[in-house]
Amino acid sequence: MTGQLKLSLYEYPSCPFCGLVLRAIDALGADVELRDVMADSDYLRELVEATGRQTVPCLRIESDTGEVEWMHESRDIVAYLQTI
Ligand SMILES: N[C@@H](CCC(=O)N[C@@H](CS)C(=O)NCC(=O)O)C(=O)O
Repeated sequence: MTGQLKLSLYEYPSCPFCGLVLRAIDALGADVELRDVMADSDYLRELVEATGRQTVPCLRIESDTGEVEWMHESRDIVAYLQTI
């Protein structure tokens, strides 16, 4: 199913909630592009424009039809990744 989805995680390395998601990504071997909002201001701008918040982690989920969903909350993101 991940082949039909493009997953991107907006995060930064020293954020503990991001660490929780990053560990889950590693454990699951999930295919998720990491978008460090501290290292790249374009990513931070995208996040704020799309969600109205700069809170990380946030998972951007793009379907094969181009539909985009944004998911906040580390525990929700981990639970979601475990289902795909
Ligand atoms: N309950 C959230 C907490 C996320 C959170 O507090 N993230 C911090 C960084 S560690 C943050 O982005 N703070 C800035 C903000 O919320 O604007 C989760 O579990 O994902």
